Amino acid sequence: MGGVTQKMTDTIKSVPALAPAGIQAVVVLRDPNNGQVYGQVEFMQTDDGVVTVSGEIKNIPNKEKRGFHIHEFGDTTNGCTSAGAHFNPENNEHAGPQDALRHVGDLGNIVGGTGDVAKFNFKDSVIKLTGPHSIIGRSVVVHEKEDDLGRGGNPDSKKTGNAGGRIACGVIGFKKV
Ligand SMILES: [Cu+2]
Ligand SMILES: [Zn+2]
Repeated sequence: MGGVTQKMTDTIKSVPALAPAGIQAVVVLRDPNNGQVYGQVEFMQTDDGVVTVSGEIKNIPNKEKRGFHIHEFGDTTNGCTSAGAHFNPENNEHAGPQDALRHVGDLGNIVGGTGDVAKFNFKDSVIKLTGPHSIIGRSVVVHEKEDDLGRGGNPDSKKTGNAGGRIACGVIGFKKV
């Protein structure tokens, strides 16, 4: 043994200026076609990599489900259409949020409650606010119909969940905390 001892300071990593823990994002949803669906959704990533998704979306009829996804582009120049397809960096088939293989953007459905407001608070460990699965700069889209989570029995079910048209969308950005 013996020899040169490494100085302690060489092994200490500097703390990043923007710690990945506790990072937060927000999106304001609206219907570019002057529809009635609007609201906001917040995302918070904790240091275990789990993202809490919470929000309130107005004019979702009580007990009805509406497809709710992250789409690949933060582009609403042609309304919600230009948000592109479901965010799918792993090139999987469409599925539900609990499925092992899914689009990263597959967050399933939101459900209307009393007063026709969809309120929700759930956790997802596939979407991220950092790294290759980051949803920052992409879009949230709410659809006119329920997402069948890939179980609809036709080819479109494995691509879009047969959720139909897009009734509200918005671009996800960093939230001031
Ligand atoms: Cu969608
Ligand atoms: Zn999908």
